[in-house]
Amino acid sequence: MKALEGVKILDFTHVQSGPTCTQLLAWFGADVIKVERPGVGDATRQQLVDVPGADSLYFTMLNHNKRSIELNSKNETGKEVLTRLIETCDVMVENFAPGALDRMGFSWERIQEINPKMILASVKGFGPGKYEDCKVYENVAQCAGGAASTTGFLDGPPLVTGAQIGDSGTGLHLALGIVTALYQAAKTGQGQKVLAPMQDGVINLCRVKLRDQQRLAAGPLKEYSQYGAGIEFGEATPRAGNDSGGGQPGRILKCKGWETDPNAYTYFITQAAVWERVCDVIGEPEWKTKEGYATPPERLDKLDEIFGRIEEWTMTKTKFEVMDICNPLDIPVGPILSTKEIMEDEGLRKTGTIVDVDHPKRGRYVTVGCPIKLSASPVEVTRSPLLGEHTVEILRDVLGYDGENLAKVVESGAVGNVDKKAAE
Ligand code: CAO
Repeated sequence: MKALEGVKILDFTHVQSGPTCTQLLAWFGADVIKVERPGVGDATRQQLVDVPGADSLYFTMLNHNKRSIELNSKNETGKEVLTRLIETCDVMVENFAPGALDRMGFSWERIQEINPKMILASVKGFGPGKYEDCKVYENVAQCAGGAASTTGFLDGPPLVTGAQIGDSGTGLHLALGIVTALYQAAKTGQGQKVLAPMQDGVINLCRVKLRDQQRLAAGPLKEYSQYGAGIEFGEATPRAGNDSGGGQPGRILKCKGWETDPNAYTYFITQAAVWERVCDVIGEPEWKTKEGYATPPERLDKLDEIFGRIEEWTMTKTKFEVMDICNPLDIPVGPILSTKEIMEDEGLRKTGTIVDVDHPKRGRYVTVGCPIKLSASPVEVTRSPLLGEHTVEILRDVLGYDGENLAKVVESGAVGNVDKKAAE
């Protein structure tokens, strides 16, 4: 059995934030019915195309384990079909621009009229307030959520991160909201609205930076390299380069081969509990007891010198050798892995985090599987649907259209060019 078996999701999402959420729910066993504009579909199907004529990796990697129905929700028959879908499903997920559902004629009030148990889950760029009508993409959310102003180096501009914390991060937040609402609905029989604004999701992930904002009132942030460098702090949490965000100082350090390999680096944490082992490994045993080096507070203004010395050592080893030496000593380190290395990692393949998937139009491709492992709800990653691949199946098997009724819907043009034979 799958954890969410029996849950029907009307997936009205597109691009990245919404689809990551419904993909997770599909992996947990929900029946996810993706509603797409006839002939067009989710815009990402045709974005960043690498195999002409096939759905892009952008689309396939965000829409596994779903079914696709083509449906024009602005056409009268299309509205009827959408109404049937709302009646039938437990959850409706959408991430349209603000107001789009209302303009379609499916306001929250109308949705509740159709199905009082419905959970309506939405991603928007911003929550209620002065920016609520804005359209928002990933990097806008990173900037408005405090990630960009706290990422990068002190002497450089704000930076966005490659991790899609605005889109995929918000998808995760929304998925948690949905299963929580399902849990509540199981007790009360009532649906509700679930809103995950992208700005709020990023702020949540930047929680420690807002912690530091308040700590500034008590003086400089001593664990930041800036403190050791004698640079004054301003009014807001500064960019901290590769400093660790917690109480244990850490840095990215060069390893053997860094001159030619852009990823020959390791993250190295001088955790207080293993300081003595760090000193031994790098060949500075006297630092274990030397005044100014022996305790964590004393070391805070010497982090440049200390990490400089550690780096002299890491530069003599590959990033994997650093890992092999430090791990048995419980010194927390981590190699900077390239995307290529991650995709070739045997361990990640064994756990199903990296998987191969076959696709009828693009052949075999590699994707990221479900990152959350439930011991009693195994995940099998299946390919993303072709546009409208399940239109007739959903009309017939999920919504009960058949015979003349089915033919009428097909002929109305509301569901695109379906194979009329299949609908007979
Ligand atoms: N049938 C008929 N019309 C459909 C349809 C269907 N099946 N599916 C979508 N449409 C219509 C919508 O109703 C909308 O029409 P109106 O403009 O008349 O209301 C139109 O298609 C375009 O939808 P949109 O405004 O959501 O799409 P966009 O490409 O212009 O904007 C985005 C994209 C992502 C900026 C916007 O959807 C948004 O801000 N979403 C919320 C935040 C979010 O999720 N952002 C992350 C996206 S991932 O980076």
